[in-house]
Amino acid sequence: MPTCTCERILENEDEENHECQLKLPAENESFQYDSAVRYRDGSVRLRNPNIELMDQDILYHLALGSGSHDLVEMFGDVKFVCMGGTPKRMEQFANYIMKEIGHKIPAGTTLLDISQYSYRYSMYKVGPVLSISHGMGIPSVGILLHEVIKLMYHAKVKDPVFFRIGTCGGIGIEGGTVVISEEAVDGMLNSYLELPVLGQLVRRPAKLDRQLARDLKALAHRDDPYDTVIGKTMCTYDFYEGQARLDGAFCEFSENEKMDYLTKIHKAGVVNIEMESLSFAALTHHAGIQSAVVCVTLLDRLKGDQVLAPKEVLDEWQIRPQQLIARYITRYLQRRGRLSLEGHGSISKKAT
Ligand code: R2B
Ligand code: URA
Repeated sequence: MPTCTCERILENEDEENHECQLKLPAENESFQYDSAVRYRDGSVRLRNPNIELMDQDILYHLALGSGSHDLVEMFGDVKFVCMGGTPKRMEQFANYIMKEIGHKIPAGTTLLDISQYSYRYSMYKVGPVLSISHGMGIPSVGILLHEVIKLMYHAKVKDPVFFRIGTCGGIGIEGGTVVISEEAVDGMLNSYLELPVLGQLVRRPAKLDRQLARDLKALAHRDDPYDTVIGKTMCTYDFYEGQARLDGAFCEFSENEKMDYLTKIHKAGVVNIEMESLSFAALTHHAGIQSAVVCVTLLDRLKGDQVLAPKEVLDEWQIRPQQLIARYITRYLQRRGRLSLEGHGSISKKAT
């Protein structure tokens, strides 16, 4: 049976005229340049006039700086920024994507954690892909995003695409399901991030790129032994009470009240709950950066609160969002004949 480049199996004759729906970042018409966030060559422009007036910008939590490092040399070729919760998972993703895109490093060497001396986040670079841990929760991912967006600016990166690869609780879907977020909402079902700034609440829409989400969905294989779905993602400030769990140190609601709430948000289109998407969507959208969130469910919250699956099963499930993102990245590079990249990437300190 013929297959399209978007990996759809074409089942009947008519479909031979099928037009590939997979749009790679540069071809995505829904994405329009905004001069507030892009220079004419597509490189990232900051919505902060202060930064270009500074002698140097220290990206403190990344252990990098515009004065101390040649950020254009180190990161100028980045296209994809992939983020996930833990340093180990993002090291694994870096090694996995290295194989998938055929990126070579000298024999006997291993990938280096570029941000190891920050003791906060881990960062690995594999050709055009950055793999970075963001820790848990909105504050942690928010700090990281400020610095990574500034890194994109200092490095003159053109049209980067950001992915969050994570874990979550599902609602009405079984453990091991891959969820692509269509938008992020908070615990009140509001689709914006609210942040107190100078004593005022600032709201930023938590929008994700819908076309990118559809493109990722098109890359789900029919023979994947799990489902890949699109839906709304609820992002909370807490794992226990904030996610309607009965098993925290405190619980002041009944099981019926919990089930009523989960049923209500499910009816509103929420299919999963996690803890970073609101900030991830809001800050990337504000920066004019295309982004997507892909998480695997660790349990169905309509059936329980505790994560009971054995470690080996959880480890296997956590690879699933990585596989989908790897398919997207390899197709992008394939189309540009850039499946094996050399050149940039070594630590490059400026002479003092
Ligand atoms: C998913 O898993 C973590 C909580 O266990 C949190 O970072 C999230 O979003
Ligand atoms: N991560 C969450 O935030 N919630 C879950 O239920 C599982 C993983």
